[in-house]
Amino acid sequence: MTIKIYNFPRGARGLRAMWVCEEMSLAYDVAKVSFPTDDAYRKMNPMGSVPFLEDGAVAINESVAIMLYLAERYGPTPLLPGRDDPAFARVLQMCVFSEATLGAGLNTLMAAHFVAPEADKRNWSVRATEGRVDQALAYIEHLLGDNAYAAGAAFSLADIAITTALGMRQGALGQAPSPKLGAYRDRMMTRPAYERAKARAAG
Ligand SMILES: N[C@@H](CCC(=O)N[C@@H](CS)C(=O)NCC(=O)O)C(=O)O
Repeated sequence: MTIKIYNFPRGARGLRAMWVCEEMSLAYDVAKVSFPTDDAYRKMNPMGSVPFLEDGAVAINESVAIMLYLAERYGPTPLLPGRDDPAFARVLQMCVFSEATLGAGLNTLMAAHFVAPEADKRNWSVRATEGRVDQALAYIEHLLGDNAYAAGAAFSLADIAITTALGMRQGALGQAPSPKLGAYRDRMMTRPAYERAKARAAG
């Protein structure tokens, strides 16, 4: 049984899953997905979203669920603190926040940037979403405070989730993070497991 991660070449959300595998020393295969996704892919994953994970009888989308699944299924791992550790709740929160608030907002902004008709590119919803994303980034910066990591005293799934969301914003929208979040992201990206995952994700 091999973990198989379907991803666009350089896809930031698939990188989340690969980075977790690298940190946990899990063997995995990468299957390249084209954009737009084809019928065979949508037969497997009717949502058509990327990434997608297969692992034996398991077949799921949602990058954060994939991260949590890998940590729970193949842990224990320091990436996901134990239930008695107060950092546990913060890690879960930051993982969900990275997609439900940040990533979902970024998807709307990417759609506006790349595919919306000219008249809609700066409409009310786009401006409101920009405000929400800015607020989310300020919140992360606030939680980070003077700490090295996004949740608790150690590197965790939260850092993988947040770092890749910051990368998505910069990569797709060309928006650099604030100096503080930029320095945080740069630090996370010096991890050897990140380097290895990045190389695999580049395909
Ligand atoms: N919340 C989902 C978002 C997935 C998502 O929107 N992925 C993008 C690529 S990064 C995508 O699949 N876009 C094409 C599509 O939805 O058809 C996750 O975290 O996996």
